[in-house]
This record gives sequence, C-alpha cells and structure tokens, in this order.
Amino acid sequence: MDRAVIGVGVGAGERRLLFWTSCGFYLIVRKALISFALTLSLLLTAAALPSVAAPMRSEAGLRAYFVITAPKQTGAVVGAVGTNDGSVYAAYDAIGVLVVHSANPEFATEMRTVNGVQKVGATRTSDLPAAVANPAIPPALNEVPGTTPEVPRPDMTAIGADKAWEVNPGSKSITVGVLDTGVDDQHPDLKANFDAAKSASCAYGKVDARPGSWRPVNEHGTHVAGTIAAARDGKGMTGVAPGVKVSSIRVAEEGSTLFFPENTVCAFVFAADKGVSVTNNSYYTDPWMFVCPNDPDQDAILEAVRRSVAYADSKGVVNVSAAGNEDYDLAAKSLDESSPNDSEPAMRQVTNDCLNLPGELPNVVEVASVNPSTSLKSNFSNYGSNKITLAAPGENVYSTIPGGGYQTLQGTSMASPHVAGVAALVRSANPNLTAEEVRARLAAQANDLPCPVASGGECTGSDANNSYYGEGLVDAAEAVGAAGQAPRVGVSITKPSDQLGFGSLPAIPLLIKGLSSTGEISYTATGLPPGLTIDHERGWITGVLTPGAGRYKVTVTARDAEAKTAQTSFFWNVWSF
Ligand SMILES: [Ca+2]
Ligand SMILES: [Ca+2]
Ligand SMILES: [Ca+2]
Repeated sequence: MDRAVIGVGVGAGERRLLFWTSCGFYLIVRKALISFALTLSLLLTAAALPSVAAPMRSEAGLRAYFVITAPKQTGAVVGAVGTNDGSVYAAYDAIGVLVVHSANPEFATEMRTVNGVQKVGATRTSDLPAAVANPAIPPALNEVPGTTPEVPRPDMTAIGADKAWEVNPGSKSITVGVLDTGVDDQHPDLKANFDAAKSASCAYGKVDARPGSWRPVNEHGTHVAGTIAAARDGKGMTGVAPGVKVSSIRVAEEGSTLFFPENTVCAFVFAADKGVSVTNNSYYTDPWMFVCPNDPDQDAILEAVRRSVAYADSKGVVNVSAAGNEDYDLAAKSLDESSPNDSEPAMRQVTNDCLNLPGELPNVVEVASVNPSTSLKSNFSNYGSNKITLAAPGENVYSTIPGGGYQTLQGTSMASPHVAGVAALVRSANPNLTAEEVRARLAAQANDLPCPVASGGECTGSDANNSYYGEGLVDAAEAVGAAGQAPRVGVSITKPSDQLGFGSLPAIPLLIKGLSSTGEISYTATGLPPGLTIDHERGWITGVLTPGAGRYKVTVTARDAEAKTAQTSFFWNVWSF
C-alpha cells in the first residue's frame, strides 16, 4: 500500500517543517490543517504572540478521562468517581458524558467495573498542563489595520460568492461558530460581525465564557473566521457570507495548541445550546489522528465526540469539517505514524473502523480542497470513496490574521470555511430549513467536478459524486438564488493560461472549463500540439507531446445543447532536448 505510506504524515513538506521548527510548532501546523508552504511566516507571527503569566499549581500525573453513562444518568456515577480518586471537571449530562480528572493510574480500569458506567477512557497520553487549574485569558492584540482594498479573490469568484453578495450577503440572525484556535474579535474586518454572546473557550473541556476567553492562541481561527464572514467594507477582503455573524468557540489550548477531545465535546454542546446555526471544524481531535474503537481509551473518545456532534445535529446545527492534509485515502486506512501527538508518536496499523474526528462522523459535511483556478484536487487534500461531501478552494486563500492583518494560506482548513459560509447563506435565504435540508441543498447545488483523467484511478466514482470532490464544488451563488439571475448568455468558456511542455513527455493535463445555461457542453479543439487530444465531453486536454519544438495556437470551441458556441485561444509552447 504505497499510497498510504506516502500519505501518512504529509510527506516531505511537513518533515521539513519539523526540521525547521520546534516540535510544538510542528504540532500546531499539523493540527491546524494548514499546509506547509507558509509556515515560516506563521512561526514568526506565533512567536510574536505575548505569553501569559505562569499557572498557579500543577499536579504530576493528573490526567483527564471521559466517563460515559446513558444520557442524563451521569449523576448516578459521580460517587464512584470520587471513591476512585477522581473529580468531575465538567458534566455534559444530556449526552451522558463526564470529564473527570484523576491522578490515579488505575482510574479507568476501576471505573469500567462500576454499575451504570458504559465506557471510560483517557482523553490524552500526557499529564494535564498546569494551566488547567487557572486558565489564562489570551491577551487582547494591538490592532494595526491592513490597508489593501478589496479586490476579486480567486477563491471567492470560483464559488460564485461575488454573485451571491449582490443578492443576499447573509442574515445577522445566523451565527457560524468557529471551533478553532480562537478568533481576534477586534480585527477591523471581523469586529462588526463578531458574536460575543455565542463565544467562549472550551480549553480543558469546560466552558469559560469570560470576555476574551475566545481570543486567539494561534492565527488559524482568525483566518478561518475571515473566510466565513469578513465585512464587505471595501478594505482587506470579504468573507463568503459577509452579512452573517461569527463566533469563536476556542478548542485549542494555549501552549500546545492541541484540540483535545474533551474540548471538542464542550464546543459542540456549547454551540448547540447557544443556537449556533453552523459550525466550522478545521482540525482533528488530538492526540489521535485516527481514533480506534478496539482501544478502550480511544473507544470512549469516539463515543463522547460522536454524542456531542449528534447532539448539535439534533439541535439543528450544520457541522462542517476539513478532510485533512495528508493526501490520505480515508476509505483505505492502513498506517498512522503521527499519533499520539501529545507524547511519543509511534507507527501503528489502523483500519477503516478508526475515524478522523469530527470529520468522519455521521452528518458532518467533510470538505476536500481544490485549486481555485483549475478546480483540481489540491495535492495535500485527503480523499476517499464516500468520505468527501463537497469540495471548496483551499489554495491561495487570502484572509484575516490576528492584529488587523491578512495572509494567504492553504490547506483543507481554508477550504472548509467556504462551505460553512455557503451553509450560512443557505440558512439566510431559507431560515426554516433543518440541518438535513441544508446539507441536501449544499449537495444538490454543488457543481459537479469529474475525476481528473490524470488521477490514474485513484479518484473513483461518478462525475456527480466521487472520492476526490464528493458532490462537487460548493456553489455560493445558487445558495441564495443568484445563479438563476445571471444573464443567460448561452455558453461561455474560460481562457486558460498559455501552456509549456516537453517533447516525448506527458503533457500536464489541462481542463477547459465551459459554462452553459443548458448544462450540456461538448468541446472540440484545433491547433493542438501533435500527440494531444481533447476529451469532447469533459474538456480535458491530455496526451504525450511528440518531440519537436514549436509554438501552437490552440483554439477550443464549446458547444451547448442549443448549438450556441463560445471559443477561446491560447498558446502551447513545446520544447525538445
Ligand atoms: Ca473587508
Ligand atoms: Ca450549482
Ligand atoms: Ca454532484
């Protein structure tokens, strides 16, 4: 299974990152699902964040556990928690989940024999940080507003967000919860849309709603929030749904910036109880990249997080998650070499029963990343048959960072908030839809992305739904009815950039993109370099370039079902050695 071996661990880029940076930062970036290209600037920014006063006390060997009972039955086991040297840190009685701290190494073993206890498991493989005794509020940032004007951005135009803004930028009554590393609520592009009443910290697994608790411990969450709902105010950039509100439900802990499972449980329950409409989850729960039910600790993690997501789902929350950046086939799991990431990772065999949380749970919208210009799968994006719900742009995404600035990042972390933003637009246009109905609209409105010819069989499924792109590219314009208001121009075609290739080598496949009001397009091309052909149905130009230098003017014609046509021309430069 070479594929999986290559996939595990994000490969060379991430190892390079590990080499360049401290182990802690390696974990930040890995967890945050940003790919590696921009890590140096991230590191500098992260290092610039002020540190906070040291915690009050620390207890060696203090660990965190889930104790799981039937829903609404946690009260019956609280006594046993105490007699086994545990103390209840947080209770989620509606879903039968307690977060317990204990320094007794036999705590889980002993509690598993208690009447009424269904599952017990350690949530971490490391001691609780001392900060748990007295969590700090991350400091407010000194805002230095960026001065760039809003310009068309490739990620936004790719999904028709610019068209959507003209019709419906989203409703103030809709809040998208950003479950992440915290959000800079004072950023000039976020301030007006920030919903403090639905914000908190869930670090260590308990709601901390003190003002500012939701502030950033890393730039990731602020970037995600901007993609969802940065203001359309002429400055900086515009989010997918600039009329909705965003809240920060901080899952990552200060210091490690890890997203532990008890924090995730806290965040989903908080989002549901506060009436958050949509959540974005651009992370996986630490310390296990894949959580395996054959291990009793991980089995309890799986159950607790599953219940919290189901609870949010039952309250009408649409939950959206990033598929991950390991170029891993989630439908053919075999190895995990990066877990547990809070102590000593060790290579282990995993099966498809082991899940990436929360993305692989039922009813979670799982988002893959594509390049906004080509709509091709990003090389880092995870994939898998029946694992991907939708695709969205996750490269070249320009958005807000703490302190008033902006940065271009890439990763499935950046793709997921585009879908969360569109879900918010769907809800804005149709406030009475259930979560299930919102998901159905997202799927039906997505624009199909066929498997690339060049995937060599790795991409499987139909044009309508496949392992790379799920139902296709999310569609912001159609979410608010803006697609139907576009002028019916018959057929149009996007001009590609000029191409470069070498004789006797396979050409880099080029996808010609046509749009038609009838939906049906056939493609023909003239002037192609020798050896290349165009796929008449899909618009792909592929083949092996014949040796011999030349400059070829290629003209592609798209013809729709009403025989209307559109043409575009570009050059293909061929070199030979
Ligand atoms: Ca703006
Ligand atoms: Ca559509
Ligand atoms: Ca589809």
